[in-house]
Amino acid sequence: MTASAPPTYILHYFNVVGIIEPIRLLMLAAKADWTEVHPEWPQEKYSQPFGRMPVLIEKSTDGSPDFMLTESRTIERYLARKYGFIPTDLKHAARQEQLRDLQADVGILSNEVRLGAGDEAKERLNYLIGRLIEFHTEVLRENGDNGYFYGDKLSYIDMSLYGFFKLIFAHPPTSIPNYVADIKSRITPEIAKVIANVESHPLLREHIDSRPEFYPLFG
Ligand SMILES: N[C@@H](CCC(=O)N[C@@H](CS)C(=O)NCC(=O)O)C(=O)O
Repeated sequence: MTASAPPTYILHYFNVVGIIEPIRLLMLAAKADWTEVHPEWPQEKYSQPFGRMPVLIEKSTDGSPDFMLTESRTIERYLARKYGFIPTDLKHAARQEQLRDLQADVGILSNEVRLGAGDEAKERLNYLIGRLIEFHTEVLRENGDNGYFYGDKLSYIDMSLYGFFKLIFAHPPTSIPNYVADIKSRITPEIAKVIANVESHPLLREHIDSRPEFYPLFG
């Protein structure tokens, strides 16, 4: 392999939607050369850097050691920057990261409720999902309501929002009746356009069609 060869990646995770859908979508949109590996768990837990996944391994192209990263959002941002899916303007980039961190907080809270957190957590979750939808919708309106958060093409936050909804729909808290249907009914037309753009994207569609149990989000 020459020093200028494009990198190849190995992504370690469980064979579920989980928290890495934005990483999968970024890899596909970047046309990266990547493979997903599903280690045996817990047998291979302590061979991961922090005993958790995802782990991204970027194979070295120049004889230096492979580059290994953990923490899903760090991996996302590394890929988004590397492949031009996050604005170069610092304020716009920070805005995307802000929205993404809000999504992640709500995803974590949704999982805590799924694992048994009680009424107070359910109320917080309900409130935060409402604010998340409103907040994302405002940004989409500011960008002209064209189904993209920034400019007129796919960027990091479009893919992460899709991954966020997929995560909470794929692993819903069963203690909240009609959780998925309720959130779907609250999704605004502005957000629905983003979802449609992601689902119809030529580089993402095959992946989306390959997991009919999870996709499409609104089919
Ligand atoms: N903050 C971390 C969380 C990583 C995490 O909790 N990973 C879970 C799967 S979603 C895991 O590896 N669980 C198995 C374990 O802890 O043994 C990230 O965003 O990557």
